[in-house]
Amino acid sequence: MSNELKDLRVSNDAMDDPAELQRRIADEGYLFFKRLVSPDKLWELRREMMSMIQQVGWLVAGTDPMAGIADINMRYTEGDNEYSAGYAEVYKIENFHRSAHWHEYLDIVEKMVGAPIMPHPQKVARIWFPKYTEHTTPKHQDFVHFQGSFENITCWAPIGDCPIELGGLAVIPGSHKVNRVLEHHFSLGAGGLIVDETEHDEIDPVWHSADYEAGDALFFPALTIHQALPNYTEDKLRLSLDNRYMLVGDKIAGHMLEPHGPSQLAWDDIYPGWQRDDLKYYWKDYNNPVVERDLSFSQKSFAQAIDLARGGDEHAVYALQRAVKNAKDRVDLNEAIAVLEELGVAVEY
Ligand SMILES: O=C(O)CCC(=O)C(=O)O
Ligand SMILES: [Fe+2]
Repeated sequence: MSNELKDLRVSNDAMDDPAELQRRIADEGYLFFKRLVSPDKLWELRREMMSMIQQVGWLVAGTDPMAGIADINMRYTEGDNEYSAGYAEVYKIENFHRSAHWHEYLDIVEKMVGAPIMPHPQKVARIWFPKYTEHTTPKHQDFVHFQGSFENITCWAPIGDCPIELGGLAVIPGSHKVNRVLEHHFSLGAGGLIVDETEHDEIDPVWHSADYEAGDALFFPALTIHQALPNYTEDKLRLSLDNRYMLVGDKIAGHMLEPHGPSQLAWDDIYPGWQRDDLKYYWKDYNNPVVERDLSFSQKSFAQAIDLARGGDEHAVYALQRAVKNAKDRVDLNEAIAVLEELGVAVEY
């Protein structure tokens, strides 16, 4: 794929021109800035997060944590309880949450939407192992996961440098102009939902990405189609942020008021080690209307996985095995268990 990739357009020239930023994001469905934030701030955050990742045993012991050298016996991803155990420790880091509130991000989002904004309480970090590419985040629109409002803006930013082979984010410019949530299907990749852009004639499926450097940031609204590129490195973890910003007074889906699901934490588990109180439950000062999460996207994908697994699809079988092994009480797993037993596939509880 990477030989067909085009470069993202850099919008630093328009940073002080809100009208031009608004024009570009409406037209192209994304905005990309080089060094929006001083790289030193990202390197400091990287040191703190990677040191914790080393402590939980995911980096080779004795290596410089800044190099992010993964222990590839430990390849985990979202949906695995082992991923949750490590992610939870990283998720408690105060500066990780604080980074979504850095004024550089807030100021530019405010300019591109032309209104007061609030960072979603739910912050997201991705810790992506090398050569585990069936689990790479597939093509999707963010609305299926984060919901609330089409006006939400996602900010994706690597914590450190992220050259193409480490698997940064790619977007289809202009794809937001479909102006609706497209049909998503089952995928083994992170988030579990994939869209096929080639089914839609109005989308010109040309992918754009970048050799990202520390401090760079990519912004896009909830309908822009994007995916992560595979991490093809031999042994490096990809570490990145993806946070969402909403218009003050707009709707927010209930789950976005909670910590990111794979952390399996509640705020009261996260806050005790923090130095400052200003970001604890900060959203309670706003009265943004809360709407119920629509689970139909993930339920439909799970039903498809059951059908595909019946036909022997290996990714679907794996997804069901993982769902059963890591069972939470959110989905009914009886049918999945029955299918796995019919297939004579190992079921671990
Ligand atoms: O970093 C990833 O793998 C996924 C990121 C993503 O889909 C997003 O930022 O919305
Ligand atoms: Fe996304």
